[in-house]
Amino acid sequence: MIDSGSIKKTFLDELKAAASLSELQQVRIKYIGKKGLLTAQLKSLSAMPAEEKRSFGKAVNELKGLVESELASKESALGNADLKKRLESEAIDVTLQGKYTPVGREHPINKVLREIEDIFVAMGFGIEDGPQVELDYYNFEALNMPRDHPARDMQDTFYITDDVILRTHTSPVQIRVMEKKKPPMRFIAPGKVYRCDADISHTPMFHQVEGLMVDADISFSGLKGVLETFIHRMFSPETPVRFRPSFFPFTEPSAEVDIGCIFCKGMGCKVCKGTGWLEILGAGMVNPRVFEMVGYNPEIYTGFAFGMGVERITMLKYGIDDIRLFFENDIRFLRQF
Ligand code: 2U9
Repeated sequence: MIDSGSIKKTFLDELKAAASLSELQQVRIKYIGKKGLLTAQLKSLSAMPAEEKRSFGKAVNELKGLVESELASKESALGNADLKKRLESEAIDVTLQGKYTPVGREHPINKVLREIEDIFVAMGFGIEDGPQVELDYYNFEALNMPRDHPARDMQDTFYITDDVILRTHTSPVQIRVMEKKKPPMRFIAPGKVYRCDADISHTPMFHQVEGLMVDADISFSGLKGVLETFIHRMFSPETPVRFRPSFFPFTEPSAEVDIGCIFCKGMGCKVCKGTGWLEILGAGMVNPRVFEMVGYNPEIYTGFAFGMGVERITMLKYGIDDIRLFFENDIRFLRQF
């Protein structure tokens, strides 16, 4: 027979002693679980005589109600305490300073080099490269600059042996490609070149992009169209462009290409030395002698070529006045691009 007073008392003592949700669960199982004390008593009801059943049933049900509501309120109290403990132990101090992680970025020269490549690729040009340590033959001889040619004085060359040098321009790439392939062809040759020279506008290593287009019917007006398109995309569509006659041993006729000064809009300033123009490219029709050197028939094929210094273009684009800044690796300078 149930002694609801003593069950209630032990239950309340055990409830009070339960210090965690799992201990509370043990108490729940003990009293109202499948084989719990109160569950067993409720089950025994069916075997009782009607008279007893009523009063006993009432007492057990009341006790069960109390057990359930006490368990529920303790559960919520323990749950809140648990949550509070977790929140405290997992708290993040959002006022703490973060760890500094330096993030690198593209060098301005590579950034502009990529822009130049994109513009020519969009006009159907491929991209070729070749060795930086080059044979004298490919750097000079095949470009119509034989050993006694005065044009060699124009190049201050790093010699490794009598016949091996650091390339002074990327033109040897074009010779190597022409030796291997037949026209038609159009590609640019970007890369590092070396000249024994160092001042505010020269470094011993710099970057060039040269271009070549060869086919049976390539004309100077094609050259003008390609270079004007390049300049208008690189600078702005309104940039004035002019071609001036010049001389290179590997092109005939040759030209230097100027753009209207982007700093003074052609009015004349320190950068353009008062002329209103800035030189940014050299170009011309490939000298027939160069075609002969690679075994192309100059009676059939014509072509144009051009060359530019990437550092110079970058300096003009960003208003930088000293080329050496590109290679000092001062993070305050490099961060600006
Ligand atoms: C082949 C035939 C012709 C490439 C050319 C220039 C004009 C030129 C300078 C620009 C600034 C060099 O970096 S710089 O100092 N380049 O003016 N380059 S035509 O002509 C070629 C190349 C390869 C087979």
